[in-house]
Amino acid sequence: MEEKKYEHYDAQNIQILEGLEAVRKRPGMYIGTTGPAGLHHLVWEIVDNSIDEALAGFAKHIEVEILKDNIISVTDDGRGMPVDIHPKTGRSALETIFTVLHAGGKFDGNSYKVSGGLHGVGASVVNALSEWLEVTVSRNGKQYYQRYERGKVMCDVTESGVSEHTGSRVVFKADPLMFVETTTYSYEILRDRIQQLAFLNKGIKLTIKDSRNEEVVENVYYYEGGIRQYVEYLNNGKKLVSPKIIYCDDEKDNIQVEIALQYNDTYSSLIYSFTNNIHTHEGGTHEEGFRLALTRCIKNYANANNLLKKDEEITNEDVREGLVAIISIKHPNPQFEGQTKTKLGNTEVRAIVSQCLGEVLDRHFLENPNEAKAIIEKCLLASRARVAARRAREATRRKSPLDNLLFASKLADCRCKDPSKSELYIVEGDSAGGSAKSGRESEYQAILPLRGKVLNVQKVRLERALSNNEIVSLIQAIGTGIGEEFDISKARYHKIVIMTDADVDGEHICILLLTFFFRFMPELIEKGYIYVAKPPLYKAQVGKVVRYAYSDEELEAFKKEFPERKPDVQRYKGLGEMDPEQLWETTMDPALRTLVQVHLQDAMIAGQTFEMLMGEDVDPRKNFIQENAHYANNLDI
Ligand code: TSJ
Repeated sequence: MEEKKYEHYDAQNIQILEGLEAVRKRPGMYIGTTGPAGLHHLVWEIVDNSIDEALAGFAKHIEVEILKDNIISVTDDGRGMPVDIHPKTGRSALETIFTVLHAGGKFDGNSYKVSGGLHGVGASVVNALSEWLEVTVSRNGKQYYQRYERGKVMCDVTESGVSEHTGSRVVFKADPLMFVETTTYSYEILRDRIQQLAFLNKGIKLTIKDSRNEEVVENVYYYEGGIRQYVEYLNNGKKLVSPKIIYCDDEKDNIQVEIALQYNDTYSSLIYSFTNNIHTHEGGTHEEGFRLALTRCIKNYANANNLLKKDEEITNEDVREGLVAIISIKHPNPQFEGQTKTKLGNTEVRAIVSQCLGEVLDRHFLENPNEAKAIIEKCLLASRARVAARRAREATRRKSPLDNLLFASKLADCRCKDPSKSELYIVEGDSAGGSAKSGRESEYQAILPLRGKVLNVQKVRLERALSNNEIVSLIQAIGTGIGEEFDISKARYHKIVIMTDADVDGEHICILLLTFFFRFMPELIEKGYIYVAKPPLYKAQVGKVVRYAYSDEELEAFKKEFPERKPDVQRYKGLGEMDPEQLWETTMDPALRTLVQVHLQDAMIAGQTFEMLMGEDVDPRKNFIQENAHYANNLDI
C-alpha cells in the first residue's frame, strides 16, 4: 500500500526535465530572474570560466566587450577549452560544455572553481538562454569553432583556421524571448564588477569595453597588489590612522586566506568579505574569524604594553571604527547559507582565518610599534565614546513626567495620543515655529521649533550629537529612543514632517535632519514616517483671486489666466513671512498641503548611500536628497 502511494507520487509529481529545454522552460530556476540581474548574470557565468583559467595559472588577460546590439564577447588567453572527443558520448568536450547541464566542472582540475560557487550553473545555461552563441578556441596551433542557436548545435566543432596563440572566446546574444524585460546591459554594472574581480584576483588583467556607440569606452584593470589596492581605493582621500596596509596571504588545509586592512580617522567601517570571488553580504565564518583575530591581537598588544587605563576595555565594536578591510578566501567546497545565500557556513574557516590573520597582526604590531599605538589609540577613542554614548542615551530616555516638562517648553504637543493619527512638524526658526503653533490643528499636530543649524551629524559621533540640545529635544519628542535602545513601537507620531524654508539654508537644514534620521533612526524612514513639507514659493493675487504657486511654472500658468492684468506677486523668502492662516492653508492643511514621503530604496542601498552621505563632498549628498525625497524641481539645493 505504502509503496503504491510512492510510485504514484513519483510518476505524477516529479517531472524529470532534461537538457537545455528545462532551462528555457524555467529560466528563473537557473539564473534567479530574467530581469536585468539575470541578464548580467549571463556575463558573469562566462567570465567566471576565464577567471578559473587565470587562477589555475594559464590566462593572464580577460576581455569583456559589449558589441552593437548588446552582443557580449568574452575572450581569454588561457589554454583554450578542450576540444577532444569524449569516448562515451562521442561528442567534443567543447560541445558537451555548452549542451549538457553542469558539465563545466568535469574537465577541470582546479579546485577553486569560482563558477562552482553561488550561482555557478555553467556555460550551457547561458547557451540555452542565448538567441545564438559562438565559441572559438585556439589550441594545438589550430582554431576551432562551433555555433548554437537557443541551445541547439548548428554545426559540429570545425577547424576554422590556424593560430599561433591559445585561448577561448565566447560571443553570445541574450535571447529577447527569455529576457523580455530588457536585453540592454549597463556598462556601469559590468565595469564595477570587472574592477572588483581585478582587485580580488591580483595579477590578472581585465578589460571592459563598450562598443555599442560611435564613441567606444574602455577600462583596463590590473592590480598587482590585489586587495591591498582595493583597500587603498576605498580609503582614497581619507586621513589614515595606520599608513601601512596590513596584509595577509596564506593557505591552510587547501583554503586560501587573503586579507588587507587599514584604519582611517572616520567613525564608520567598511568590511567586505568574499568567498571564491562572491561577495558574502551576510558575512559568515570568515568574517567571524577575522573579528576574533583583530580583537584578540589588539587587546593583547594593548595589555602587553600597558596602554589601557584602569576600567578601560576594548571590545569587538571598538576595533571596527575607521576600519577598512577586505577578506577574500578561496575554498574548494564553500557552503552558502542565510536569507540570500551569501553567508559562508563552513565552520573550519573561522579558526583558519583567525590563525592566519592573528600571525600577521601580531608580527605587524611587533615590527611597527608606532602604527600599533596609533590603532590602539583609535580603538580607545571609540571605547570612550561608546561609554559616553551609553550615558548620554540613558540621559535622553524619558524616565519621569518631570522630564517631559523639560522639553515641553519647546515642543507644542498635540492633544491626540494615538501615534497613527498624530503628526510632528519640525520647523526651522522661532518665527515660523510661532506661526505654525498658531495655525496648526492642535488636536493632532505637534510643533517642534528648531533654532539655528542642526549639528552636522555626518561628521560627529553619537555622543556629540546627543550633547546638542536640538537633537535631544527631537529624540525626546519622537519617543523611540536611539541606537541600541531604538524602539519603533514607541514612536509618538507616525508622520514626522520636516518644514523648512524653500531656500538654500532651509534645504541644508532639511538635509541635516534627513541625515540624522538616516544615521540614527533609519527605521523611521523605512517605515515611511518621514516627510518633507513643500511650502509655496509665491503668493499671486489678481483682484480677489488669490493663488499660491509652488513653482515658477505654476506662477507663469496663473499669470496666463489673466493676460490683461498684472498680478500682484509676493515671493516668500521664508515660512516666517506667512501668517498662521497662510501657513495652515498652504503647508499644513491635510486637504491642501503637499507632503513628500522620504523613502530609501532598500537597506543595502541605504548603507552605501550612507557612506556617500558621510563624505566631505556636498554634491553627492545633494543629489541623494533630490533623488530620494522626490523634491520639487524648483528647489535649488
Ligand atoms: F565555458 C565557457 F564557455 F563559459 C568558457 C570557458 C568561456 C570562456 C570565455 C572561457 C572559458 C575557458 C575555459 N577558458 N579557459 C578554459 N580552460 C579550460 O576549459 C581548460 C583548458 C585546458 C585544460 C587542460 O587540462 O588541458 C583544462 C581546462 C579546464
